[in-house]
Amino acid sequence: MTRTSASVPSAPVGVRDRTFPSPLHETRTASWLGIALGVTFTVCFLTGLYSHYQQQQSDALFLIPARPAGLYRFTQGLHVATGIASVPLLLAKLWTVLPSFYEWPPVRSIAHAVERLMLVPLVAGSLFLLFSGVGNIALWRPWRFDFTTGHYWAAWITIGALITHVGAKLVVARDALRRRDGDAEPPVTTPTAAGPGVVDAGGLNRRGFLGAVLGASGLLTVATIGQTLEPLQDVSVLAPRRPGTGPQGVPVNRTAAQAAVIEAARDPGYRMVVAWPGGERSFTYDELRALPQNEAVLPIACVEGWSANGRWGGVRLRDLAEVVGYADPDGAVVRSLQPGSRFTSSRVNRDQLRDRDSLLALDLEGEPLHIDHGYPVRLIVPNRPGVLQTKWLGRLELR
Ligand SMILES: Nc1nc2c(c(=O)[nH]1)N[C@H]1C(S)=C(S)[C@@H](COP(=O)(O)O)O[C@H]1N2
Ligand SMILES: [Mo]
Repeated sequence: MTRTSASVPSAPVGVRDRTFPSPLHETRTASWLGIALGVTFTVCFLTGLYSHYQQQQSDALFLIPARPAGLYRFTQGLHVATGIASVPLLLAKLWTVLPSFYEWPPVRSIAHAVERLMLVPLVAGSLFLLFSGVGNIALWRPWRFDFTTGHYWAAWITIGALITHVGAKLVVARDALRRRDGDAEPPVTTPTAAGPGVVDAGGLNRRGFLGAVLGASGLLTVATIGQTLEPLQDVSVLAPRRPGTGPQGVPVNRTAAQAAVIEAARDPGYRMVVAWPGGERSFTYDELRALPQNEAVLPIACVEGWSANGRWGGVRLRDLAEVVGYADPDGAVVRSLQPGSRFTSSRVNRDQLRDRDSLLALDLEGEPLHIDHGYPVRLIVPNRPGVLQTKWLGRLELR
């Protein structure tokens, strides 16, 4: 196959004079990669918004339901998986359109200038999101900003730029995809830079290249998705955490030692304080054990994309509310014995509070909680990010 290079005879020397001999710098390859990225970015964005809303613990838009119990596990697994799958797609896309960054003249019209300017937030935002996301799940966090805030705002900027970009490229992409296979394909720098020339890259053709990129994307996904899909945990060699590992078969996010709660958690004078408007009552560990006990199989679904099911045992939140005589609370706040940090308290909404599986858990897999899983008492509620399943509880406030 013969193909033109992207050099412009009249362009001044310098970076603009670079040539791009591969025939794969063409619009059709770019369009297919764009479609694939459009799908993964959209799914990643929507699941990310849902995760952010969960972590805000706000009822402003809607009350987060307790059911389906595994919904957050599913959406967050999808969020991390589509983010990981996007990495090879994005790198391939950037490589494919590389010549267009050297386009000459750099600006042809105001519309063209706007279109090119939008590439800055699009490219920078995409790279930032994918690399900060992957860094975060790998527990490699060399940055100083708050990950959640940075990742959230970068997502809006990137999606805004992406929508503009799709709008600007729609016609070019549609034409490229309509052309029949085998037809000559303009390089990505068309119309200004396409001049006659003969280059045989001698490498992959478009189908082979796209296949290789999709294959890399699929392989990376399979190599990591076992952190939440238990049947795949043995082949997921790159999974940062595995469902079956850790004390009582569940991975640990932060140990009791890291949280500096060992002493408070093992204190023989431990009391669980239940407070409500107008009163409070404290329970010893044995008194909690003497209340009606229930079991629930629920996952810890960490925002970092790993998840693991556990069989939890303990006291229903709604039963406890009834025991203290405040039977119909509107919600609750739990507080940890752990000092400081924003993971030390969380809210439970009305729907979650009434769910039969929402527990003050004392047991995991039929044994008292391991101290790293929150002994003496932790919260476990259906359809909730792990970060809100507060461990080492000292206080429950009914509202
Ligand atoms: N008090 C307290 N509770 C906490 C945390 C914490 O750091 N401190 N980490 C949370 C996070 S991010 C997760 S994913 C789960 C993990 O629970 P596990 O360690 O029992 O698996 O606990 C949550 N509860
Ligand atoms: Mo987490």
